[in-house]
Amino acid sequence: MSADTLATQRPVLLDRQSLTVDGFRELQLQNRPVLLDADCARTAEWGACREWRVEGGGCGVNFDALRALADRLNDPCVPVEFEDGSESGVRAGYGARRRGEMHLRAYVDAWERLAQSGSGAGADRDSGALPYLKDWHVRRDHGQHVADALYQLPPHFADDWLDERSWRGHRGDDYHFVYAGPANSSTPIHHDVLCTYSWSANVVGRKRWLLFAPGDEALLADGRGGLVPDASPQQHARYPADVAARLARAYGRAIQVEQGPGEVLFVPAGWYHQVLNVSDCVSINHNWTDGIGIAHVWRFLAAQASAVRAALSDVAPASGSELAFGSADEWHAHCELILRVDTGMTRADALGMALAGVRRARARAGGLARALAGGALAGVAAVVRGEGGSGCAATLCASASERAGAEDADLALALPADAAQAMRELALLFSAGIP
Ligand SMILES: O=C(O)CCC(=O)C(=O)O
Repeated sequence: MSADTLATQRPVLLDRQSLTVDGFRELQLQNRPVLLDADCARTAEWGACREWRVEGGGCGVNFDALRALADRLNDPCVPVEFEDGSESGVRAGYGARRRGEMHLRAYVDAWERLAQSGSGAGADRDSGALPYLKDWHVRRDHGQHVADALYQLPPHFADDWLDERSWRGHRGDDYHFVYAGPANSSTPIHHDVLCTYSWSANVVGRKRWLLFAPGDEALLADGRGGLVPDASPQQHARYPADVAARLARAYGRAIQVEQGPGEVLFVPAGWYHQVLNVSDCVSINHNWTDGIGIAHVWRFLAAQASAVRAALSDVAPASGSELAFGSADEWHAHCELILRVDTGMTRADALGMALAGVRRARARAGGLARALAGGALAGVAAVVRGEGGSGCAATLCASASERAGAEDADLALALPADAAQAMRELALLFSAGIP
């Protein structure tokens, strides 16, 4: 599917009856944004949605409940990001904003004062008066029981291969976050880590998302080697005419989503996006991938690995440099380590993650047949073939659906030859290390 076609499609809002997990898989295979409503994602049952909201009045945030949580957790330090703009008024881009920490209680108190000082939804408040509480790892820092009391995974995103517990054991890190911030706080244009998917559930408030289909990021270049932080129309005049014209084009092609309380947005792999908290907001989000998404992760890692190898070519064994590594193996291993520093993962990590995912699918009764029929694992085959396009995934999905047959079919028979071959190669590649 071309970027042109993708960019003209609007997100789909489906209700609980119509959006089965299999229905979602179809949209996931097309790598399209999807907005799940609260019934479908079952967010009304979440502790966070029951406790952190106040209906009818104020800004919607239950500050007392947040303070009670701070007390239960011994008033932890939480990460915050400052939104100050540059002299030209342009806010810093993704990863370039000043970061720090605050005690949760102090943050909540300051937020409540700010909320009381402004009017209504707070659109006229100075958002720079309070940083944005961002990337708070509640599960990692406070335990599964604390996260479980706040929310449950929507079933659509439950097969999470990125969750380190499923492939690395308990190393303790995760990609599970709570965000909380006043009206006008924002996240600049970026795509998600490792080209994974994300889902983001709004607990309180409204967010405005702009989503740019893969490829459209070329339109977002700031003319100085980076991307603009914000492509919304109010910003265009801050740039030279040629940049402004491109931004107008990008904006015209973007998918705009107004996400309300309880709704959950699926952000597809590789889609650049920016987010504005239209009102005071609290949200929960995870990065994740699975047997479909792994193709995107692999393609991203392969491109990054090439860039690392190019950057280190002057110390490759055959380079003639005095500083050169003694053997090709050593040099390759070093390149992969740099890859892990840059991205959080080596290619061996990604294959290990994929193998663990395939093994889990096999272990579930009928799991592999079901996964193949649903199109998951198509990405694995794409990975070992060195491909990774969604076209390939869709073809494999069709062939898998044809052959997988009944859920309780013999797994060996249910496995399409190309997928079986792909898995053999996956195992081989992994046990042989990095080629
Ligand atoms: O809510 C936000 O400010 C940003 C969330 C985001 O970028 C994501 O979930 O991928």
